[in-house]
Amino acid sequence: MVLCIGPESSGKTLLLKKIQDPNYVDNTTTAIPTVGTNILNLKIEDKIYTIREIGGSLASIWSKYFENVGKVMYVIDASNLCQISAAGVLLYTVVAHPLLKNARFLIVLTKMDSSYRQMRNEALLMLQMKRLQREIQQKITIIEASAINGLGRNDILKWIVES
Ligand SMILES: Nc1nc2c(ncn2[C@@H]2O[C@H](COP(=O)(O)OP(=O)(O)O)[C@@H](O)[C@H]2O)c(=O)[nH]1
Ligand SMILES: [Mg+2]
Repeated sequence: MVLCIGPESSGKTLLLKKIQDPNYVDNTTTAIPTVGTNILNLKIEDKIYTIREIGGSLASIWSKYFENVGKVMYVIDASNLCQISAAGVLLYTVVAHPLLKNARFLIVLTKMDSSYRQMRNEALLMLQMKRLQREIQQKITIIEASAINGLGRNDILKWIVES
């Protein structure tokens, strides 16, 4: 099971839709934040991968879903300067959770199509990624993405498939 988490409105739902269907174009005028969880089944080369998205408003109870999670996809809005540091603090608590000590982590810096995006290095600095990687033993992969133009889609699929 892959868990997809991250702050509210960081772009999880749209990204997952884009991953499921590369031709997906979002026509909704109002985004409805995910309340509760969304389950998505991805078929990649005849294998089914289950992804569970949990809304950012449920951050306090994310850990209820950590059982049997092998991979965590942590989605951060790279265009939202105010959110990045807070997202990093939240990420620390997730990575430190005992149930996830053997999990693989993917940090998705999304909305990279936005002109307000933070450059990768600045975002990683704000997330204190160097320090985090020093302190933990889990493997962290970082991918830049966009649900609008499909950037990062192939790399994310590869990460989901690789064991
Ligand atoms: N420019 C841009 N906007 C995005 C992107 N992904 C999501 N959004 C917008 O960000 C808002 C929140 O997206 P959503 O997927 O619902 O976030 P969630 O709460 O993490 O599931 C919506 O208004 C989306 O249209 C992206 O890659 N680029
Ligand atoms: Mg959502």
